[in-house]
Amino acid sequence: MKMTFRWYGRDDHIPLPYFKQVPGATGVVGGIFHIPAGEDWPEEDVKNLVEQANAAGLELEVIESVNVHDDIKLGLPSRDRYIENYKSTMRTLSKYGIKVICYNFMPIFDWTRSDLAMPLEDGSNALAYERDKVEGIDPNELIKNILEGSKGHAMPGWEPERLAGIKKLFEQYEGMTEERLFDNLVYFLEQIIPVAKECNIRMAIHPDDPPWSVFGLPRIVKNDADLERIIKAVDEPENGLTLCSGSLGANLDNDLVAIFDKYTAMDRAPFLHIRNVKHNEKGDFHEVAHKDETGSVDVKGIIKVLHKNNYKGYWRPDHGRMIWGEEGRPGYGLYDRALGASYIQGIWDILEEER
Ligand SMILES: [Mn+2]
Repeated sequence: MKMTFRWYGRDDHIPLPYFKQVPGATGVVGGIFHIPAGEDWPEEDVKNLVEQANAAGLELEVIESVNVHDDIKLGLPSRDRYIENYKSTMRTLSKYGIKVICYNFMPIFDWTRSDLAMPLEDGSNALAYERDKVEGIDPNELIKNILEGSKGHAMPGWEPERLAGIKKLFEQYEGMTEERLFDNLVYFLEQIIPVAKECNIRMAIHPDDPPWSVFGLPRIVKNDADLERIIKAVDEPENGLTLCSGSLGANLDNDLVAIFDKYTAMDRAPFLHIRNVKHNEKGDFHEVAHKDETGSVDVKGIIKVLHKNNYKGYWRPDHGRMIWGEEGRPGYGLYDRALGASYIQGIWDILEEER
């Protein structure tokens, strides 16, 4: 499997060449964050992005994310224009060697946490989700908390410009059901998967984070049944999944090892996010180090099935803690992600030797 790191381009506090210094890292996962969702990505920006990575000796073959405009999720007549832009962006990306596009189909909020820097016992801090601090409050309050907690770092999915229209967005989603949202996803997939095929790109939908309804908004990428329904809806290899052990792992009912086994054996998961989360008895969770026993995720079990299935796709260590005094974008410090990367590769190396 190919190990990558998420890189935030010119907004990243980590100098690009540092990723190359993590043993085993072959590439970065990039994105363009200054173009609003729904707009066509300018070729010049894509070219610059890929060239910068390549100049640092890193591949850039995965994009995370090309965000889907809310009008597509809402199924409004204006969606066709945004889908045409999406197709055009796919063609541009393919021209510069992109092989996988990660995206999500969550209404309004891209991901949700109650705390971006919860102190842990060891003196580090990590992202956390407490139900009472999210599910009972005014969404505007949550937006304020997230933006304040981001310490000035751009937070993809939480763009202030877009969230300024939050009241209108909530009105538009009034009455939206899971069934209708799913139909809108299928409409989108039926349009873009043929383009993906022609571009040699695999689309990889990311699970909802957290994988349950928040603020009454529908969620359709929560569990094995949802994942299966999505890949069957347009049953082509280009219609793939990003399996994220943290997002899916936020619900203890999800059997992560079985899910990773099933979809990598089918070759329908071109991209993986691996991290660990720890649950408490109230159903809250926070993020922890990647090492297996620090959290609730069976990290070793996941790596074993990936090895068994001879996984050849891309993966990246997902959110880590902030350790050793590092300051930066919550979840995306270098140090703990590098520890996680080494830990996981260590497991892989032993499995390889035993084969
Ligand atoms: Mn993820």
